This record gives sequence, structure tokens and C-alpha cells, in this order.
Amino acid sequence: MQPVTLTRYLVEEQRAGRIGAELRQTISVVMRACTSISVAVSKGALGGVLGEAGTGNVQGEAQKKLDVISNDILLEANAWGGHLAACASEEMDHAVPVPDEYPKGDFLLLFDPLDGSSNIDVNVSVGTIFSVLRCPEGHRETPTDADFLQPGRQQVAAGYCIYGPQTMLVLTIGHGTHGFTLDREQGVFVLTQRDMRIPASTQEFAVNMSNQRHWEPQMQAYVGDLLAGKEGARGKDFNMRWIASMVADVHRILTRGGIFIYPWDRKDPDKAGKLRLMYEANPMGLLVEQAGGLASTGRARILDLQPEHLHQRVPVFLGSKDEVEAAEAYHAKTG
Ligand code: AHM
Ligand code: MG
Repeated sequence: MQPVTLTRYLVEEQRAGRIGAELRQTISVVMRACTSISVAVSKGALGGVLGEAGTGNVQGEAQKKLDVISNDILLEANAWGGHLAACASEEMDHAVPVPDEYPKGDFLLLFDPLDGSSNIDVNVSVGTIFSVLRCPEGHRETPTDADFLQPGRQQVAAGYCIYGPQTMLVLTIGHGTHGFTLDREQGVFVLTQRDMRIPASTQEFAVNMSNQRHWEPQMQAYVGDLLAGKEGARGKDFNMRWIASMVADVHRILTRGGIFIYPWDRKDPDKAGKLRLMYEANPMGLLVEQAGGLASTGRARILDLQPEHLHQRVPVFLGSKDEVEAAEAYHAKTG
């Protein structure tokens, strides 16, 4: 049987009436950009792309050279196609409308150009995360930050491209979550995991345990019971994995189940945690829900949150359904 390429998958989805031509083009362009980022990432020291850029982003984090390179590749690739009205990025203060010389399209694109980039210099998997929203009626010519502030359930597509031993795209257009592997010789993504499903129950969790002492009591109690294993309230042993690269941790969960947690902690007066709602939690949340899992703040569904600003942060609990529900039950208790 002929392999199903990403192009063919998207054409068939368009024929089935599940996406329009502009959204198909948007996804294709993002994937072209990700193919270029994959090449830059894989060159490493040979391409002179490792190390700090010497600049900071809007959240005051030091940017790596590859953060800046990846952001520029995505912006450039998406400027002229006529499918977008504007882009917003974790690495830029405000949304950037499509330049005036090009036609504007119906969609808004958000991205974290290189998530987990603190891992890049040690040759651990990193990735690009993206989310697509519809531009509100009548705002296409003059889109602003406010046009992006839509709940995650309104995303029309979301995905990530992981740059690991294989470069893979994991994509949803709201009809299941599917995995595509980059055939590096041909330069095409091939459908390799149709309809990824996250097992409902799990014995694996992912969290940065070094923050344990800063967590709220509910989170302490929940993880305490995971660590207590068979002898504790949960009655089973749990294993732990933490790659510190969200794409890699979520990819493992989409492949074999688990729960990924980045809670808020007392170091953060806003009680929001580290991860960004618009660039990380929403797209990953949609992918996980479309694979049968859950994505929660510990107290509410992530995809129902009304964003207040572009770079908003949010606590994240996502993955196997039964385990996210178990974590929510601990957080429902007052303490
Ligand atoms: P980044 O977008 O600046 O790379 O930060 C997000 C990353 C996630 O990929 C990962 O889950 C998390 O930060 C790791 O944080 P920590 O270093 O606190 O373990
Ligand atoms: Mg990130």
C-alpha cells in the first residue's frame, strides 16, 4: 500500500469537508517551516547554531540562537501565503500582522518556535508547538493581540513537531490525533500513527520533583501518594520520567500513557506555574483530548479557560484520563 503523506492526508480531509483550503495551506506551510527548523537543529555545532543568542524574550528568559532562528523561519514562511491574518509567538511581545504588501487570510497562528530549548545544547529532543484560531469576523485587516484571546476549544488545528531521533509531526484538526514521521531523504511527512489513543489508566508520572517543597498541600498529597506506591492510598507503584522538554514528555504520554504535571508553586505569586496557556497548554490540551485523554489546571478544563493575555501562564495536568481525574480529586479537597 502507498504511504499516506501529510499532503495526501490533508487533501483527503478537505475532500471529506473537514477542513478548507486555507487551513490546509496553513498546516502545510507550518510543516515546511518545521522541516527547515529540523535541519537547523540537527546540524548542531556544525551549523554554529548552539548557545545563547544574547537576547531575552518578553518573559525575560534568555533566548538561545535556535529560539531566534526558529521564530524567524516560522514568521518568514507564513508571511506571504495569504492564509493568515497574524502570528503570535512565545518569543515576541505582541502579535505580528501579516505585512501590508501581502493579502490577509482568515486564520491566526500561534507558536512556541522551539519548546524545551534549554535542552538543545545537550542534544535532547526539542520541538515546535503550534495552534491555529479563526480570526474574528471583520478583524482580518487589522488584527491585534485581543483577537487571539479565544478559549482553546476554539482551536481549528493544533500540533507539534518533535526534533528527536526521528522528526515527527503530531497533528489534530479536531478529528483525532495523528502522527507523521519525516522521511528525511524525500522531505515529506508520512502518516505512521493514525488515531493515537492514550490509555485511560497509567503508572507513570512526569513532574519536576525539585519544586516539591513549593507546591500547595493538595499537590503534595497527590504526589506523596504516587510515591507511596503499593503501600499507599493508591495501592499501586508508579514510575517517574521528566525530560524537561514538554514535547518529548507529551509525546511519550500520547504513545504509552502517563500524566504530565507542571503545577503552580509558591515561588509564583500569580499561582500560574511556568507553562503558557496559548502556546503550550491549549495546543497540547487539544491533542491530548483528541487522543482520549484530559487536560486540566487541576481544577478546571484547560480548553474552557478564557485567556486574559497572550503570554498568560497556567498550571497543567494532562494525559491519561483516570489519572488526571485522580489529581483533580485531590485538588477538589480544601486544605
Ligand atoms: P520553554 O518554552 O522556555 O522551553 O519552557 C518550557 C519547558 C517545557 O518544555 C518543559 O516541560 C519545562 O519548560 C521544563 O521546566 P523545568 O526546567 O522547570 O523542569
Ligand atoms: Mg515553551
